Amino acid sequence: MSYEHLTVDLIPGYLASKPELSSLIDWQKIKNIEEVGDGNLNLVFIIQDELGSGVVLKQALPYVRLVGPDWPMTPDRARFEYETTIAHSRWVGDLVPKMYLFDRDRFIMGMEDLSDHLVWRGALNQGLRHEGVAEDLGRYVASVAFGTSIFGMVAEEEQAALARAVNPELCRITEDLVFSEPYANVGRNSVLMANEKDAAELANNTAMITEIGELKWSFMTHAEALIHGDLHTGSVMVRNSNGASLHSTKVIDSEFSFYGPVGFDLGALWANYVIAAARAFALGNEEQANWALSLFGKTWETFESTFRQRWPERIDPSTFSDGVLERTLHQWGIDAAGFAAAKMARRIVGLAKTSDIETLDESVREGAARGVLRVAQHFAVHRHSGHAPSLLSGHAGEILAATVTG
Ligand code: SR1
Ligand code: MG
Repeated sequence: MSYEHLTVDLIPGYLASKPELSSLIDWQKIKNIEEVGDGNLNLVFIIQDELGSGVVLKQALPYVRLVGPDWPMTPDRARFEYETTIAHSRWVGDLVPKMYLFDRDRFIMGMEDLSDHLVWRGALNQGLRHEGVAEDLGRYVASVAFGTSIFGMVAEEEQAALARAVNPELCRITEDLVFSEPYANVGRNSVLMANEKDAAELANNTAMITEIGELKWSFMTHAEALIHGDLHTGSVMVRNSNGASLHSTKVIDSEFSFYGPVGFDLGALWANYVIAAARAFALGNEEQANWALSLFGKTWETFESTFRQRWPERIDPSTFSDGVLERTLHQWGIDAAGFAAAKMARRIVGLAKTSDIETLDESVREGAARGVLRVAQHFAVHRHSGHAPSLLSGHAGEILAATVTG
């Protein structure tokens, strides 16, 4: 697919051509333009003018940036991100960036400049603690789960939203990278030599493989709500928590969104809390590790209380009785533990790893990677008999403490 890709030189002219953007930033007095895309897929530019106004331009390339033109991918993913961000803003307007523009010809989004925020993964890697973020994310997942699902929407509208959000190419990436490749290497996996035994143990764990198969089926068939689809700590921006008025959490990068299982977003968060804890243990910072593990409960509790709060507003209370609420929440806990397992394992053995682990010195990375893989297998296999966040985070802490530092 051919369309002009943005460069620093083209940006002032681009801003001038778009009234939605030239009303927000003075394109004739640009002070700084920086390409900051550190994800796996897109170009991202932060543009600021001399008066301090800023915008972000994000352009989807027709291929996976991490790999290059040899892995083509639909740039229409920008439309999914734009439309999902707007759909989610209806329920959690404070937790997503403002969207100013979508250019359908060049797959460019114009959006809020969040350069006073940090990417949460980077902040966690530095040992920073942003209080309240895990709770915000619980509220985000619950509000979206209620508001975009059949519980909160009239059936015909929900079906139309679902149809519009069918996102096969991006879902295929998740199906392959998260659920298949860690157990059947097609040449994209990699681990330290010292972790080869651990990767083989994972790939040969038949109980784990059964759970992963069931989870993949759930991912591909359970069209519950318009989920984010890639809710790791790199998809969250955070701002200083030293004062209540400064506190801010923004969920970004919803290009993998589709109608899928609610537990997938919760599981992504839980997986990344374990990964952050593994890093902290590897660096000898047990206090930070325990703090990272305490986020499990914070996200779940706010998720559960927010969802319960919305429940009386459901569209069809005579069918969706309180018994349905209890069973649904119970199942989402089991699902979240399973999806967390899948997400942890893929980040250790598959393509697209995390800086939490990859920036550790090899001498401690080995134990951290092994610890995360063992937690993943524990979560997947034991999730049916106990999925309470305190139980899971307790087990994760014990396994990590023994493996990472052992
Ligand atoms: C080829 S894209 C690799 C990964 O980057 C995104 O963040 C998703 O997690 C995807 O699986
Ligand atoms: Mg992303």
